[in-house]
Amino acid sequence: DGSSVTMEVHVRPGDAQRTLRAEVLAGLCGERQPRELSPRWLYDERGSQLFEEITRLPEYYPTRCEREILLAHAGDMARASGADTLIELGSGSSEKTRLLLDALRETGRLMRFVPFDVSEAFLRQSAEAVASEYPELHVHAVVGDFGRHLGRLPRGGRRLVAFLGGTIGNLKPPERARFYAELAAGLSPGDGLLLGTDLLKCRKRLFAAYNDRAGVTALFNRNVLNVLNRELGADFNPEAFEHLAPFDEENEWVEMQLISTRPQTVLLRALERYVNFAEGEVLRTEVSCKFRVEQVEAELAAAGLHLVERWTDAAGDFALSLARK
Ligand code: AVJ
Repeated sequence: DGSSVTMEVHVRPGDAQRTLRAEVLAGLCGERQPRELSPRWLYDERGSQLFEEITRLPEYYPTRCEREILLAHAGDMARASGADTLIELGSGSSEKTRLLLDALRETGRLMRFVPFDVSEAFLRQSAEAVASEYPELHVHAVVGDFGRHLGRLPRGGRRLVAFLGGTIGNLKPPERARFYAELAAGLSPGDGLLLGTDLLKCRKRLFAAYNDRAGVTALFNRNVLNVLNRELGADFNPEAFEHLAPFDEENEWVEMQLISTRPQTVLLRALERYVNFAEGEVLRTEVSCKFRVEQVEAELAAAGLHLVERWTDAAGDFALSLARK
């Protein structure tokens, strides 16, 4: 419609199918314990809607905390970054994006916005919306998987990469180190990273945030079984799995689990396999790491990303760290 959106595609729908099959073969059908799926399969259309609902739950604080920090400090972040290009990884809530874009525009430097996401349809929609609201902005959308295509971030200008929402917590320590290293390798001196991390806090609040009273997180978690039914012709009965999200003290992460309520056999038609679950057997669907601020700083520094400034909400529940190569 005449808007100035350009698009670059590194992931096609068929890729997701192949990745899902490989992951299910290794994580569900293999001998590995616990059984595990990566959290990306939680976010089909229904799952994304349920996640939006989660962000409005009284118990789920991270989204509100991050918004509070951005409302108070987006201007400081924009000035400290000196960026003319905003790259947003896992381009999520449009509201946070706009707070950053507005602040960057205020500095008078903003030229380009690069939303980066796995879902082409979603990305096209949000890119068009931003382009129409910021007519002077060049919007270049990149469809990619940040596990594989970090090396493909567009070059040039002074770039600020925003990775918000605490999604970095989905990566376990070794994957996280790889992520920081790959990201840093693609940045030039002066480029920055704005990273949102959920912080360690009292276990009761962590538990409540991932085991909400209304049961929305349970629906979100069980929905991944519907995804497997649809995409792999599986015959999971979501009712036969219970949601639980305990805090793992050793790893300092909350993990979402689906626990088989009885012995059962599930057919994965597309893989020509059966999977048995014992009563009480756990399928892990997500880890959500909780951090100490010094730990975030040290992990970034290990990748050559040096902390410039860090902001937290008043309660100290969530942090946004700005680091520079
Ligand atoms: C989108 C990964 C930040 O870990 O808190 C919310 C996902 N899982 N409730 C998080 C999630 C269960 C969320 N992130």
